[in-house]
Amino acid sequence: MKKGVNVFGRQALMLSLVIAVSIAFLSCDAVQDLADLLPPPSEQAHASIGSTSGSNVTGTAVFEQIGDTIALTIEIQNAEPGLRAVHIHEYGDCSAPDGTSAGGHWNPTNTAHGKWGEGEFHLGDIGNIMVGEDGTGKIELATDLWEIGTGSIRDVVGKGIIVHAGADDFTSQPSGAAGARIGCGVIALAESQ
Ligand SMILES: [Cu+2]
Ligand SMILES: [Zn+2]
Repeated sequence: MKKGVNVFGRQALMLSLVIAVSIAFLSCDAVQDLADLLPPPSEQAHASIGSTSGSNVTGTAVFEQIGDTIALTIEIQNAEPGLRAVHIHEYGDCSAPDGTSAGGHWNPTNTAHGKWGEGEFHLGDIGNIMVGEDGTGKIELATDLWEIGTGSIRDVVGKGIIVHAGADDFTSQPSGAAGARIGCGVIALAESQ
C-alpha cells in the first residue's frame, strides 16, 4: 500500500515536471514570436550640436531607423527661451563661425520651403523648438521620407543640423526668415545596435 502511494506520488511529480517544462517551452516560443514581430537591428545617425555666432547653444540630434520609419529626437541646451527654428541644411560643415558653411536648407526634392507635413516643404524643414525658461528644448519627428546610410538623395548622413536665433515662419522663402545660425552639428552614421 505504501509503495502504491509512492508510485502515485512519482507519477504526479513527473506529470508536474512535464507541465512545467511544457510551459517553459511555450514561453520561449512566445518570446521568439515577439522578437519576430519587432524590427531588425537598425541604423542610427547622430549629430552633436555646438554653438555658432557667439551663442552658448549645445545639443544632440539622434536619428533612429525603426522599420521604414526614421525617428528623430533633437534636444538643445543653453538657448534663449522662445521658439528656435531647427533645420537640416545641405552640408555637414560647421567650420564657419556663423554656421553659413552648412549651406541652405537640405532640399533634395526641389520643393518650396514650408511647414513639415503641410503642402510643400523641404526635407530639412524640421520646424521650431520651444525653448523653456531653463534654456532647454526638444523636438521629435518620425517620418518615412528620410533614410539613414543608404547613399540615396533622402539619406540624412553627411548633412548639417542648424539651430536658429529666431522662429521659422514657414512661409518666407527660401528658409523661413529664422535669423542667425546659433547652433550647428554634422549628421554622422552611428554604430548599428
Ligand atoms: Cu536653417
Ligand atoms: Zn526649408
